[in-house]
Amino acid sequence: MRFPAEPFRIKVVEPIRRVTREERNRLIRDAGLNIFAVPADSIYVDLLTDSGTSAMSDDQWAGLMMGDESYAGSRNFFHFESAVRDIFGYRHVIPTHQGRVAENLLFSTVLKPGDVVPNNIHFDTTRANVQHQGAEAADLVIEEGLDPTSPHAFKGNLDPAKLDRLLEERRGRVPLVMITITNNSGGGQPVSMANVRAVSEVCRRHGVPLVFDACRFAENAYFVQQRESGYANRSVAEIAREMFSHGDGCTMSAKKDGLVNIGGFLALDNDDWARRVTNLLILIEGFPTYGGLAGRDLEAMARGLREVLNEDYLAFRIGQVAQLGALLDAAGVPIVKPVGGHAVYVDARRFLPNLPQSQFPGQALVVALYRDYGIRAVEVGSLMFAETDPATGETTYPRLELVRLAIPRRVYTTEHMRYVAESVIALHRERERLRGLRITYQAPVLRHFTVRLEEIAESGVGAAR
Ligand code: P70
Repeated sequence: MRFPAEPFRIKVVEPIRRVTREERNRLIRDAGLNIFAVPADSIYVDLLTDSGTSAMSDDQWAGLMMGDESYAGSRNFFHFESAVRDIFGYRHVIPTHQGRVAENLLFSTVLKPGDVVPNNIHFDTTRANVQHQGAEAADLVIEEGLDPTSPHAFKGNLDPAKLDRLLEERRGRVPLVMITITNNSGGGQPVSMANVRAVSEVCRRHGVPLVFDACRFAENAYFVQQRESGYANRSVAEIAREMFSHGDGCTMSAKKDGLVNIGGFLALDNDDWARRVTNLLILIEGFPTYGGLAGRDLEAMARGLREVLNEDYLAFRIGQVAQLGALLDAAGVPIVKPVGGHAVYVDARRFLPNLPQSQFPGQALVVALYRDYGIRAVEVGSLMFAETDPATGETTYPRLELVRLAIPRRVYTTEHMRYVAESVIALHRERERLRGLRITYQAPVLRHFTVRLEEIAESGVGAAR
C-alpha cells in the first residue's frame, strides 16, 4: 500500500511557522497541559480535529462571492435546501451554525427529564446535549466496536438486540433513537446498510423515530460501497440516499462532510417537530432561511455537500487516513483497526500500559506529541468521558482510551503524513519516559475543553489510587 495521489492541485498556500521544542515546552506548560489552550500557530501538523478545518475548493470559494445576504429568502438558502433534499431526502431543512445547535434544538424540543436516547456511541457534544435535558445517553454499539483489535468491517454498528431490549424496558421514555455515521467515539468506524435496516426495523416496530448524526455520512457511504456485499456497483450518492431513507431525519455538522469551516443543519420529515424546532431556532439562532449563517456560508455548504460525494476525492481521503494507519501498524504502534474514516486512533491503553486510566495515559501521549514533535492530537478517553457519580464520588472510566489523529480534509500532503508517522513511531520507542497526569482544574461539563493538568512526579507513576 502507498499514499494515494492527491486528486487536486494547490492554488493557495498557508505558511507554517516552525517552532522550537523549548517554545512548545513553555506553551504547553502555560496551557496547563491542555492542548486546546496552545496557540494554533505554534503547531506544525494540527490533527486536533477534522471539524471546520478542511480546505474548500475553488468552486466553494467562488460560491462565497455569490452570497445573497438578504435577511429572509436568500437564494443561497434555496440552493442549500435543494442540496440537502437531494442528498438526504428529508422534507424540512433547518440551517444552524454548527452541529451541536441542531442537537440542542432537537433535544430541547423532544426530550423530557428521565428520557433515554440510544445511539451506537454518543459523541461528546451529543451526550452533553442529551444530559443537559435531564435525559440519559445510552451507548449500544456492538461488542466488536469496543474492541480495538477486532477486525469487524462495520464496528460502528448498533446492536439491534440491545436496542430492542431497551425499547421494551423503557417503553414510552425513548422519544428517538440516534445512530452516528461514522461512529466517531468508537474510532471513526462505519455502520453497514444491513445494520441501519435492522435498527430501523426495530424502531418502527416500537413506533420510535430514527435520527442520524450524519457528520461523516459520505465517508460512511464510501465504506459501504467498498466493504458491504451488493454495494460495489452503487454510487456513494445512491448509498447515502438509501441509508437516509431508513430514518426520519438527521442532525449534521457540515464542518465535517459538508467541507466547510462553519455550518450545520437539522433535516426532518416530521411536520410537528419541524415546526417546534423552527420556533426555537428563531429564538436562539436566527431566521429559518439563514439559521446563524451568512448567505455565503450557505452557498459554500450547498456546494460542499455535493462535492464530498465525489468518489475520487473519497478514495484519496479514506486512502490517506488508511495509509497513515498502515505505517503506524507496521511499526508496532497499537492503533484501532480497521482504520476509521477521518482519523487514526492510537490505543493509549496499550501504548502506555503502565499508566492507569486515572492518570490519563491518552492525554500524556497528546502532551508528548505536541512538545516533542509539534503535532496536535486529541484525547478521546478518560479525560473526555470519565464520569464521577456526584452521590458516591465513584468514577467510571470509558472502555476505550484513545488518542485521535484526525486528518483535516484536503489540507496536508503525503510528506506531512509521513512526518506524523515517523514522530509517533519515535515516541512509541521512547514511551518509557512518559509520565502520568493529574487534574488541577475542571469544569462540570465538557471538561476536556478547559481542563488544567500537571505531570505526576516520577515516584507517583503506577501508584494511582
Ligand atoms: C470532532 C468534533 C463534532 C461532532 C461529532 C459528531 C459525531 C456532532 C458533533 C458536533 C468535536 C471536536 C472534538 C475534539 C476537538 C475538537 C472538536 N465533533 N456529532 O472533532 O458538531 O462541532 O459542529 O457542533 O463528531 O470530532 P459541531
